[in-house]
Amino acid sequence: MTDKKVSISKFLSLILRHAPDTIGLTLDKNGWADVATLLERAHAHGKRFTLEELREVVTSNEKQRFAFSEDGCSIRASQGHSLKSVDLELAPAQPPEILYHGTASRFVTAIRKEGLKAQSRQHVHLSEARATAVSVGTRYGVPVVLSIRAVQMTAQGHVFYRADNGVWLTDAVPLRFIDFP
Ligand code: HQG
Repeated sequence: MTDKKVSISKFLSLILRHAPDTIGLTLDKNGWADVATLLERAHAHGKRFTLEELREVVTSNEKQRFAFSEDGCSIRASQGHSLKSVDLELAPAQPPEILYHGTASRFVTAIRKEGLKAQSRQHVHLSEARATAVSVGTRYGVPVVLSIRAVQMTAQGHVFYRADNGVWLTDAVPLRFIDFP
């Protein structure tokens, strides 16, 4: 991605996941923003990009972080929200036996005490690929990959969701389902 595309992507993450108020934008209850209003509000706050550039960022995004509605008039983040008011209306899904969570070594002592918590986001984020968890953990320091016994969790009543971009989500992971390296 070019520098401009990276900057638009970071801006969209901020606005569509965490703080639409920053530019006076309102998301509907399912997290959708009107595309024309987003462009107009962004411009009014000094962030200039065209509809073409927005489309390019959405389609070329390596993690498919954002999605357009079927009619193309609305856009939302596929996961990662801290806004408690957004309900993505994801259907519960059956996960694979094991899912991975990437974290940093400095968080392991706390996780060993209380399991995985969603922290500022709505959910704990998990991946099918171990390699994805390594890069997620690297964002915060020396990565540590935890293995989560996902099927065992569902058997004990925990619910999993799969976001449109393939990220697995669950409310929390109690310690007894986590295997440490
Ligand atoms: C840790 C990125 C102490 C947790 C990624 C993580 C992901 C605890 C951090 C998505 C804990 C929260 C989400 C506990 C969890 N004590 N630390 N009990 N429980 N933690 O950023 O999973 O690029 O909210 O291990 O790719 O790192 O933004 O979650 O290290 O998919 O699209 O607390 O964000 O996607 O950090 O990342 P985050 P995450 P994007």
